[in-house]
Amino acid sequence: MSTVDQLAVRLDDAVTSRIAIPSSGAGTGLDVPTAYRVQQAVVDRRLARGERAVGLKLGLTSRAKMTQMGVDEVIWGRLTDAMRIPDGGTVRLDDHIHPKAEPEVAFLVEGGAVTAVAPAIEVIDSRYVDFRFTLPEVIADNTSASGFVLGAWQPIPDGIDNLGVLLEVDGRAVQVGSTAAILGDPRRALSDAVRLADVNGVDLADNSILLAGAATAAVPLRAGSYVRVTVERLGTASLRVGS
Ligand code: OOG
Ligand code: MG
Repeated sequence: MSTVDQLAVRLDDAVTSRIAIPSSGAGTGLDVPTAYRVQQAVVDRRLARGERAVGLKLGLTSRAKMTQMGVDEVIWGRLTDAMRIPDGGTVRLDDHIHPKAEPEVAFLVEGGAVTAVAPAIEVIDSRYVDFRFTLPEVIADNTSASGFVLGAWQPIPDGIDNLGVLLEVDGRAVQVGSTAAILGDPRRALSDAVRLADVNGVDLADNSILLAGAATAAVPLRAGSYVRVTVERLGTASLRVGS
């Protein structure tokens, strides 16, 4: 088995066993192009189990996230239908390693055009111990993708580049930010995604949901909590955390 496939199997096993793998060793000698090949192999394993590709996500598009994770380059990963959590639905801690939630906006790309935007929550769950990784390692791990909640789709409002973003846990504001934190304008995530998809031969027409990247740092999920994201003029997305 190639090194790419070996790491893909280890990362995929960590998803299914909920046992994290150490960062050191996992990514030794991994460069960015090889890391994306590992990511492809990780996602191919999900597709082989019957999951369907439904979109792309960008990560580390905000300064807050780059600082939180100690990695300072925009990265991208893939979303499948199995990652979708209904709005207001429940996420079980037992199905994860150490999940965190972060506030995002999602775009709907249909036939190459962007038709709508929605408030969103991304649930990330690094397959590495303590959420510690290098840039190639997090790329290989499908950029920590685990789940996502979409609020209602809306027409793209004026001022999309500076809308207030709020992440509440049990009614208490824990992260406050602005869509301006996402590459200065979340629409830039779109142009980046279109370029990345093109360079990497990913068909965005079949990959219609795009998570633009968190506007604030992520917060760990705790059993029993209710998490709600509000994006000004777009509305809310929420989830409950079960044990
Ligand atoms: C990597 C994923 C980052 C975002 O929105 O910035 C990401 C991580 O923080 O584990 O999804
Ligand atoms: Mg994210």
